[in-house]
Amino acid sequence: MQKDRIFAKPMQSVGDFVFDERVVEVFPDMIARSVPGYSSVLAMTVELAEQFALPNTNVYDLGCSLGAATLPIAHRIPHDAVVYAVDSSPAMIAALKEKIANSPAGCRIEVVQQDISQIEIHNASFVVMNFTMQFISPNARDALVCKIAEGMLPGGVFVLSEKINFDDESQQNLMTLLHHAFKKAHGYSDLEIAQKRSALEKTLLPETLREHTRRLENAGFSTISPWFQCFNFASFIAAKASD
Ligand code: GEK
Repeated sequence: MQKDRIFAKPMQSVGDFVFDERVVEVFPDMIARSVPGYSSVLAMTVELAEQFALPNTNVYDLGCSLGAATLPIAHRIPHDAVVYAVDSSPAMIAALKEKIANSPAGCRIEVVQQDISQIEIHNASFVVMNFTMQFISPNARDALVCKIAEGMLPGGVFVLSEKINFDDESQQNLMTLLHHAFKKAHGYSDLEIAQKRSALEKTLLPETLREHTRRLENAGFSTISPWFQCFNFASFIAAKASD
C-alpha cells in the first residue's frame, strides 16, 4: 500500500480535491489515516449487509471507491444477490475492475461508473453510502435519499456514513481539533492537514446529524438509528418499514 504524501510539499495554490489516479494510488492509506473509525464502520457495514441482504435482490455500494465494502459484502451475502458498485471517478472504477478481476468471485458484482444521482435503484434489500453524500451537491441530496428509499424493499436497510458538522461553535471547534489530532497521530504534518483541508473546502460539504435525520425521515425511512460516532464522523442505519 502506497503512503499518502499528496499534500506533503508546500503548494503555490491548492486546487480542488479530485479522485484521480494519484489519489487512487494512495487511497487505502489516505482514508485509513484520515477518517477516525473507518475500519470499524467498514467491518460493521459488512456485518449489516450479511444480516439484511436477501436472495434475489440488489445491494448497492454508492461511492464504492476501491471496493473496500463491495468485495467483502459480495462474499457474505446470498450468492444470487447482485452487488452494484457505483462511483463517478474513472480512475477508481478502473482500479476496482482490476481488483475484481484478480480476486476470487463471490456473488455477481456490476461495476458502474456514474454519478449516483443519475442511477436507478430497484429491488434493493441493502444500500450503503460510506462517506460519499458529503461530495454530492447539497441541493441534490433530498432527491437522492428519496430515490434510495423508493428503490428499497420493505424491511430494507440503508447505511449512511458521513463527516458531520455541529451547530454549536465550540463543539465544532473541539471536534475539528480532535480530528486534526487523529491525523497528526497517524503521521500527517500540519502542512498536509492544512493543504488537504483547503483542497476539500468546496468539495466536501458536511451537514449536521439533525439535517441527515430530517432527510432520512422525509424520505420515509421508519427507523433511523445513529449507531457510530467518532469526533466529526458518524454513521446511521435507516430501515424501511416491513409491509
Ligand atoms: C469506502 N465508500 O472506501 N457519484 C458517484 N461517486 C461519487 C460522487 C458522485 N456524485 N461524488 C464522489 N464520488 C468508500 C469511500 S470516498 C470517501 C468513499 C472519501 C465518489 C468518489 O469518486 C470517491 O471514490 C467516493 O465517492 C468517496 O468505503 O474519500 O472521503
